[in-house]
Amino acid sequence: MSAGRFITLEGVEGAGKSTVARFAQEWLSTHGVQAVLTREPGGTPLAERVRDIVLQPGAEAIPPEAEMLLMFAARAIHLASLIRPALARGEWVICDRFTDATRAYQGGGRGVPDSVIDHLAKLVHGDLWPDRTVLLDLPVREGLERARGRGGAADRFEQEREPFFDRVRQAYRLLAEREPTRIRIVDASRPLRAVQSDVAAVLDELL
Ligand code: Z5A
Repeated sequence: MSAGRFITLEGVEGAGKSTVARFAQEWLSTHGVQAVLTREPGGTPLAERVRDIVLQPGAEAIPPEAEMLLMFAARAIHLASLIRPALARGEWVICDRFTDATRAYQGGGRGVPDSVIDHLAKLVHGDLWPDRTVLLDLPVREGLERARGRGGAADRFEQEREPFFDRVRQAYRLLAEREPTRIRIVDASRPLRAVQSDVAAVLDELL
């Protein structure tokens, strides 16, 4: 049995993660690899309930530390019920967001210290990190316009203003600078075909 691979997609809102995740799954399938598609926060029935808590706007504020803990609580469930079992069976896992999102949103965006996030990451997933992370990078305003173009009610993050997302984008870019082998920046402001072609090249390296 060949080893399963763990691939994650990251970026600011509207960067194209869900679109690219579906493309990645199809591309792998045409190359003989079946991959499980999942997302964070969520991915299992229980973790999706945590997602609802953290995304639904409400009268009561969620402090940054609580937001971070909810992300890791959902992640611990997701890892135990879906990600680790799939990888152990030799399956590939494509996940829309993972701990880099916590580093970017709760760290860069909300100001939770990196050391706290890294400590929880170690506790929740030990040495398990994605084999490759595609960071879909584009100017925040473009991403927000794309996301808002889809319509629907704004969740708790979508209610944030541009400076918050600018800090998130900066944090993502710093992470990619620090870990250039794992985290690959793809210019997501280009037409989808060009984005897909770069993503295919990243996947090809893993085959
Ligand atoms: N969050 C967190 O704070 N901490 C954590 O640890 C984790 C998450 C795990 C939910 O994430 C929120 O949770 C998220 C961060 C926080 N909030 N924010 N912001 P989510 O992934 O579910 O929600 P999202 O980031 O808002 O994703 P999204 O809005 O669904 O965007 P997307 O998946 O990146 O984009 P998309 O749906 O694929 O594409 C958006 C539109 O653009 C769509 O109409 C596409 O057809 C179009 N598109 C895509 N690519 C292109 C190109 N290249 N050109 C033109 N148009 C395109």
